Amino acid sequence: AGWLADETPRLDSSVKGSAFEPTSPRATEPVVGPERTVDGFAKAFLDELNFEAGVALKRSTTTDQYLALARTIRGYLMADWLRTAERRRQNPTKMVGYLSAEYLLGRQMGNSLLATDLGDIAEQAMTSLGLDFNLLRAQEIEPGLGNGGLGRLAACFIDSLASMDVPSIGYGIRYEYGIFRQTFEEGRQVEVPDAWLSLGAPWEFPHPDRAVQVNFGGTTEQYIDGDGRTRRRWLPAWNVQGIPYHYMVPGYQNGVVNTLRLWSARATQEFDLKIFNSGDYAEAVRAQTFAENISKVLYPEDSTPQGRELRLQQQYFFVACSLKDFIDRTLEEDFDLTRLDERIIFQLNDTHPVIAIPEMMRLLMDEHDMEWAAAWEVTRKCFAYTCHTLLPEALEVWPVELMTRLLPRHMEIIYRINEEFLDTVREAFPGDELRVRRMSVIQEHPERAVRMANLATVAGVKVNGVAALHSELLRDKLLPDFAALWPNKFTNVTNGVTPRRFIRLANQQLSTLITDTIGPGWETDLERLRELEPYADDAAFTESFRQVKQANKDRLRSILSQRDGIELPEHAMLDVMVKRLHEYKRQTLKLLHIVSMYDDITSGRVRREDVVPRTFVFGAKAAPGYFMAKEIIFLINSVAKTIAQDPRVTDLMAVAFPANYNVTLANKLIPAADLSEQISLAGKEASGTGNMKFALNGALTIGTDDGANVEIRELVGDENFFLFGMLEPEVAALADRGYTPSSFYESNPALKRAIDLLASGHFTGGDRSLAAPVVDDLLYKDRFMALADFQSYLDAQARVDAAYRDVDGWTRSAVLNVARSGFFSSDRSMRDYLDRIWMPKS
Ligand code: Z16
Repeated sequence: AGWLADETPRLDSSVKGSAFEPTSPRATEPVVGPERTVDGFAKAFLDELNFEAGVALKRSTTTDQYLALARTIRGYLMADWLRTAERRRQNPTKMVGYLSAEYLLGRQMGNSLLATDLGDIAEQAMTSLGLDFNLLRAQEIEPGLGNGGLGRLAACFIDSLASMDVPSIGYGIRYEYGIFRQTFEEGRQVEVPDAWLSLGAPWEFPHPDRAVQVNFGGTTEQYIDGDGRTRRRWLPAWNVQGIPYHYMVPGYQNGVVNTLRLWSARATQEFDLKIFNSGDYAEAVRAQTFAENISKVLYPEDSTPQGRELRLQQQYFFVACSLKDFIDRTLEEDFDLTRLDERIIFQLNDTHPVIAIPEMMRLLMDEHDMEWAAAWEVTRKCFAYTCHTLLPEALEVWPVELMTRLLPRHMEIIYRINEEFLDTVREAFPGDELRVRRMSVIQEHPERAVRMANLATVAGVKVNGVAALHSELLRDKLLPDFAALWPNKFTNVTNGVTPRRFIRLANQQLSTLITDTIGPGWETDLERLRELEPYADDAAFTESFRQVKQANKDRLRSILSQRDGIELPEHAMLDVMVKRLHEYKRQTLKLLHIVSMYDDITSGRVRREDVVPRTFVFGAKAAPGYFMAKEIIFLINSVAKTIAQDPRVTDLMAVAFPANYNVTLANKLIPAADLSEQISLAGKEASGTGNMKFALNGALTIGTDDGANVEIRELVGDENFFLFGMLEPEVAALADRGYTPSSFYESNPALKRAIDLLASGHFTGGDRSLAAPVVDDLLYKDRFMALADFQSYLDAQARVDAAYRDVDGWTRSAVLNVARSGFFSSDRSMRDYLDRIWMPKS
């Protein structure tokens, strides 16, 4: 009886030369997607609904229909996906492995419809079945597996890599809960868990059969191997499994579908069985929960990570899974691992995945028998590091105590890397022990800890910043000792954004106008937007351009009315500041401007007819543990409410702060904006990418000389950009002299009035104490010098008003912003990475 189970041969491709190795390659079957017609689509949809979900159309819920629609669309991508994967396997070349703890993908359906060009067919098919296509699209909960800029950048990059047909794979974590959902209660942020998987997960493909084991804890020991060599090995204490979940990354209408591989943690069977067999069922189930905690939730800090043990577990978990996954793949083609750099370059997205460096050394030495020197030789060619910050507190350091407890073998490897590295430093700079201490991968004070940025810089082929100014400051201020040792290691790649999602999808009307004017193809060749320049003075074009902007504003007004019950005036300048809440980004400076404008009107200091009506929109999440950021949110909401209830100003100003700013809302907000607020203290915002999205959608920027603002201004022209504030060297000089914010308060009457009004309790129901945390910080600390830049900001806002009154002049500037921002396509960023870092022609 039992022969079927026991004796059926298993095809196991990893067992080379086994009796069961297939003698001839399995034929690759042609994969045929459903027919690209309305009927074909409707039939495929009904098949999904009836045969896969087991639901009749008549009885189906909106959720059933959404899921069936999603599965239908992905069915059209499947043939391209399998073909792309097969093509890459048949022709193995060097690949890009993007290692990122975050991917802020945004909704998948619209992007998949655009990639396949199935939008019209899908809509007609749904209509033919009596369904509301837009209602179904609105069901999707966006995968918010990232915090902000860094996560969204990763999503733009993989979009570009697919659209450019670059052999690449994204690796990351499948968080069960992404960035929290933000709600407001009495103006204060309340976080709600983001159960994005609760409706079902139609865009992902789990592969439990391809699980990978990841070890933690324990000790290391010395032993003698079969060849009599003395070696070290890791005796881990516990382990988990990583289950890969695959996501399609479709290129833009080019037949390419790349893969994003996200790892989810599960208890290992070994772990389970041991405990189950001991009879403690409840303990075994608890252990499972413990393992699954690793990929449970995204840490909600943008730029200022908290050094939590679980976070290090997450980092090692996904990196260990990804490296094992890739190395196994190369071994399938019998590849010599000493040449691994001919097959892969791993890009480290910030310090989060930097533990990959010692993990690669461990794999090559302990699991693949390589000697230290050979392993190091290849490891140092397989990684490049992108730094995304200038805030020293954002550079991760992991206590040696924690590292030793969680990853003892890696700690040994890090020590050895550091020893050899410090020898190099001593050789290059004899007798300079201070320098040695500054450069060491191990910091001694305030506690012994591993400096992940130093480790990445030691091992990486290149280190890059994310905008021209940032890369300069990174080289000259953050890592100057490393630049002195290895000047050629440092380079810049200015960030970019995908025009598919942020122009084509977000701004359909502008896209149509562009295509009607310069023809198709600009979506993958964004410099072609330059061809719009002559139309900046074309009356018909500028009139259409204005109409598009107004239509986007009207759409936004109706969305905010439905989504948040916010009613906005029809004709007012739309002034938008959307980004994570952080003191260095200076939402308080924006708030001071608003309060100042309010004060000017209510005190009669300006004539009402001289006021340019404005609608201010904020969108921002605060890290849940960031006290000051949450106080700032409360104060913005308080000001918004007071203004809305004050009849003296309601016709001239409104403040809207819709909750839960995310990619979906960004896509509605950005195309409607007139003015983009990019007002960080110079030298603090590494790049910014929202700034690029606004410019590409025809908003003008008011901004400091910071991050990518510098390059935006250079490209669009000074006359089409409102620059204000200290330059970075001025900031540094002021900090050196000693900055006293109160002196700016004392000497500037407008600033004094604004701060006094905020402090008075006028916006907080008469309660001064509610405004005090923010006001006192501004007056006595103001780490990011908002008061020092206040007057310059007000002056720039006056220039904005004047410019906006000149409707034609403003439109001209807006058109030129679009026409001259093609540089900020993430396709160009990917080209730069390829040419300068990934595949340099030596
Ligand atoms: C992040 O979003 C960024 C930096 C960082 O160290 C960590 C996180 Cl989670 C942002 C930068 O603040 C921003 O200036 C930049 O545009 C973005 O990363 C992408 O490079």
